[in-house]
Amino acid sequence: MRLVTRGDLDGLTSAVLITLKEPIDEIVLIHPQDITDKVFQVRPDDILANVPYDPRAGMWFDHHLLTESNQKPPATFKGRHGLAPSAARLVYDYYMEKYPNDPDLLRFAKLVDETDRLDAAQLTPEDVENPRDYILLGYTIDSRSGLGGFEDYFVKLVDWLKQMPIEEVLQQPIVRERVDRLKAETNEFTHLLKRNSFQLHNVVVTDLREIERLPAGNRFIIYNLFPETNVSLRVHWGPSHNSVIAAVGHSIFNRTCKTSVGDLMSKYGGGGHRGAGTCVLPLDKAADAIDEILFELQANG
Ligand SMILES: [Mn+2]
Repeated sequence: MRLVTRGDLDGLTSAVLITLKEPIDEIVLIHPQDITDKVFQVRPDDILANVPYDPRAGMWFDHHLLTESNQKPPATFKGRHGLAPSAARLVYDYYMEKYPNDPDLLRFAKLVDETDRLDAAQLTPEDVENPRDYILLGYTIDSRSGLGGFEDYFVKLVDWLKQMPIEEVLQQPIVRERVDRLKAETNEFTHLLKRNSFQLHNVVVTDLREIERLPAGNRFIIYNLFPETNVSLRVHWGPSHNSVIAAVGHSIFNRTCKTSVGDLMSKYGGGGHRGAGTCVLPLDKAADAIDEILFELQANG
């Protein structure tokens, strides 16, 4: 049985919980767009977590908005979908109902709480400037931190989180290496972010297409730099410069943005939550789409 998820803390925590309760022999990390575009071959014994619905899957857990870009699940499917801070929370609740007070699950209560906080961006300035424990670990497996591919890393973390306390996980050499790099490159990252960003009314726009290699740094720093804005639009190249990726997120400190980002992104074939989402734009449509997105973000306030 395969577990198919995305490579972030929410996917990781979902994987820790699901591998406790299901006979998973392989973990596959994908981009959610691979389901939307049907490029990933889903099998009947797959469990999907933290990615969109696919009718071929045996089981599905997700907390993203159901948008026009993706197929709708029938009323009865195995698993759980709902509004929750993280997919891991839905997985946790599902198995806690199935196995009440199960000590194997209960010992991950704190991991699930912290996953909720990071995935829903319920963070303090301290979590952004000086992150610790699970939040810090979360930045090391966020592709948006710029630390590169990590299928092996992800699978090792699933095992370590089951075997040792978080302090010890953070002491593992390959985890330390990522944490050290994140700390070392954050200043340069912040500098580049400042240089390539500008404010348009309530929106901070960051265009990273001129940057060859972005240093590592976490995606929330932008909201510390532009406290007057309530939403960010980040534009960067897709793989091999064959597409343009637009990522939109509500400010995590100035929570007044009225746009439902997931719905806006779905107009361009992407998706997400009310507060954050992405879309992958073909080269010939990117400029117009970005203008339209910017217009809507400003018009909504
Ligand atoms: Mn999630």
